[in-house]
Amino acid sequence: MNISWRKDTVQQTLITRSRSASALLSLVLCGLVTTNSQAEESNHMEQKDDSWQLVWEDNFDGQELDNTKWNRQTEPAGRFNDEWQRYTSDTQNAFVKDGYLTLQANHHSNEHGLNQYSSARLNTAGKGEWQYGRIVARIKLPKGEGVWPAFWTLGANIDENGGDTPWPKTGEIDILELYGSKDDAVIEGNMHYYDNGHAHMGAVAYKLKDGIFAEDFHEFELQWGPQQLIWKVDGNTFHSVRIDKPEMTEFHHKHFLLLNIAIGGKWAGRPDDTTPFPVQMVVDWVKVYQQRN
Ligand SMILES: [Ca+2]
Repeated sequence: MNISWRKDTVQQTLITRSRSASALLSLVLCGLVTTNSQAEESNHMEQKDDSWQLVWEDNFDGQELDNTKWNRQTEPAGRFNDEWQRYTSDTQNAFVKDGYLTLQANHHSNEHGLNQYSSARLNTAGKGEWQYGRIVARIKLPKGEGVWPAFWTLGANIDENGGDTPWPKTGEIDILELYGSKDDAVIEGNMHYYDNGHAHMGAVAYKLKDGIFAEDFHEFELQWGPQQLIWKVDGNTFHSVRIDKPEMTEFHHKHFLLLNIAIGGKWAGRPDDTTPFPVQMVVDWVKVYQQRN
């Protein structure tokens, strides 16, 4: 994967991502790097703005994953982007305990390559779908070579989850992606849609001032309104983009949420013996707010 990352500059060569089978991905765009200017940690999100109303949440306080809210998507290795993990419905790959949801990618052999790992890809298709809102999650991310966790959305009409529309005409919003092969202190936001072919905004990166994302929980937020998308980490806005354009109908219908850990493949780099398997993505909560009428 030909990602080059130049630390401490605003130049980032960046590759798009298709989580779907479509593989027309060779765009190279520039992104902006935003450094967290405030070291303060925001461990709980309290909204002073009461125009937002909580419409959905999962705090993972039960004994197991709530299947009225989440689907365990099972897919063979290589299904997306030549990724090396298989996605299972096994509780060893996604489980709820002590108030947290943990997604865990396991390495099952002494080799590295296709189908040597199991992982989880959870989604809310058919169970939690929204058009516009504030989507926030508190997550401690994994780190390491070949590790690619994400918190993101897909248009609810996507064919892989029972709809009739292929990616990217569904739209996709990447609230966070972390490429462990690039920089464990950086997450990226992005969006994908269709405009005479696959189009995307170009990933925009947010870099922690101190430490890496695997060391603590952080809040990852998308504010999605009719005019624009806004990305935040720990309450700090690091990017916004307008979506009130005729080629962006993909962002004006319902989307569902996804959480996953991809391993290896076309975009995630290559796991190796330095990758600290099993790797975990620990989620304290996920909340969705919408504007009061
Ligand atoms: Ca919790």
